[in-house]
Amino acid sequence: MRRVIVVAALGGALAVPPAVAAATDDGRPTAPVTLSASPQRLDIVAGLPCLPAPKITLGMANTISEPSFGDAMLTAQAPLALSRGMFSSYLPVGRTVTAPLTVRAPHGTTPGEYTVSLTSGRSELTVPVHVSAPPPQQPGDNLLRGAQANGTSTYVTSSTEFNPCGGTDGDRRWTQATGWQSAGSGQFPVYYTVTLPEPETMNRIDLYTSNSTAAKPQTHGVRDYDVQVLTAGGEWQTVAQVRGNIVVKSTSSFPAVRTTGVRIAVLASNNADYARIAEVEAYLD
Ligand SMILES: [Ca+2]
Repeated sequence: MRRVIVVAALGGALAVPPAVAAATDDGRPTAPVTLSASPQRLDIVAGLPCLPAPKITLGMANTISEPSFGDAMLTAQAPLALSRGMFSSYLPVGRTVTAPLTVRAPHGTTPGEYTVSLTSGRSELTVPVHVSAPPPQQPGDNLLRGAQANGTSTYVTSSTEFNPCGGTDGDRRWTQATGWQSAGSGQFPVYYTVTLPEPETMNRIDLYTSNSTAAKPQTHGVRDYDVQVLTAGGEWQTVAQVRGNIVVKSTSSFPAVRTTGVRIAVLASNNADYARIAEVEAYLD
């Protein structure tokens, strides 16, 4: 069976020819698809895995007058990493189905031009990706901004989804999208760990806890916690202790240390349920 392949880039660069239906040898209706991506090129910064990244909206549409199915494979030029490897969907008539795609460049990626490719049958769309080096740290910068973060547990339900990255995303607001909350009510201690790709020297940690109308620091915030840093020997060393906290921002100062890891060991919250961290920041004063 002869297939008609359509390749088009959304945005009007290529016109879509008149659609022609096709079929596989087993008779299942298929169709050439139109692939699209918006924006049509992406600028990203290497490293900083917990900083919000710009998204590409992928689009797929069939080109015939009856519903069909489409599968698009996604590949990225190394060392870029994609949030998905495939985009598959039922394709109703006359509607473009979309899906989000996040592209990350790991720490150490050589700055330059890279590509992400979408392929469906013989249809192919290439999205150029420009990778920049992260800006060099300046005096007074938060050394944990965008760094990889993990919690021993994270509160996720069908309607509520926190992410460990919320505590290092550079946003001090307390929301599901910009904070981290532990799971397991009353289970302490819980640990919130930030990992740096290169050692940094710091002597102050600022912790911002929940600060919304519904979750005030004095009623829902972290009350007792230890500030720990990773030693060269791989041990967690406590450099500061906070007890009885009732404010949004608590500051811990300590003799300067050079480390690749910061850990907040939360021992208690003011309502004894979960640990809530809106942001953790590290500085060298
Ligand atoms: Ca945050």
